[in-house]
Amino acid sequence: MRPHLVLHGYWRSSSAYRVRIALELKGLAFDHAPVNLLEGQQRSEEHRARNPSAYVPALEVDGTMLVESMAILEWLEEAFPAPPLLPPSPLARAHVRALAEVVNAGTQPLQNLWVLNHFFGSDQAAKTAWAKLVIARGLGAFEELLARQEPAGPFCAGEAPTLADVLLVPQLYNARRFGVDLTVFPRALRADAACADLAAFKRAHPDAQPDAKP
Ligand SMILES: N[C@@H](CCC(=O)N[C@@H](CS)C(=O)NCC(=O)O)C(=O)O
Repeated sequence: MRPHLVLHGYWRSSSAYRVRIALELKGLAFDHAPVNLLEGQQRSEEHRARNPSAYVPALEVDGTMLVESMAILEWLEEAFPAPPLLPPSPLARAHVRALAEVVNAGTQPLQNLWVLNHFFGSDQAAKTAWAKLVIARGLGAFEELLARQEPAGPFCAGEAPTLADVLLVPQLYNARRFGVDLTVFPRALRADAACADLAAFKRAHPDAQPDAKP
């Protein structure tokens, strides 16, 4: 039987966006429980009880709370193997996981909301300059890894989306918000365009979420 899934997220959170993409790709229905990051709801006692890091996403699975988007994605892959988000061979899986970690560990943590607010306060220009720098650096590494192992298809690792695409698309969404020049990342843009054509990615897009603001 399929579990009852509740995603505690925020429309513009790139980490929640990753989880939405994977849920949609795997055809899993879920309820939305918005946590408004701009109002600081992630720091409320109620949300800290869900996730002690005061972050979204948190995914409730029949009452059990899962946190950390990579752990959630790995759980989804193990519990619902079809369609697969990792390639079959161990070496190809390591490549996909490396691409995912360039975003998850090497890029997004440096530009998340509390980090920007802590270091730059209300200095919007400084926040934007820093975010542009770390995102461009991360996407540069991502692009080089793609060049090193040219995919045999439009997605990051071939003919179908994998965890690399699931992490890339939300990071590109952030990159566009900060005005990063993406023309220097043609391989990443190609994968992004292939993903944009898929219904699952369309449904997971921030603008399509119930808590999206115009
Ligand atoms: N490593 C965490 C990162 C989660 C994260 O950074 N979430 C951001 C939104 S994308 C957040 O909730 N930020 C709240 C804040 O910075 O106050 C994960 O992958 O789940």
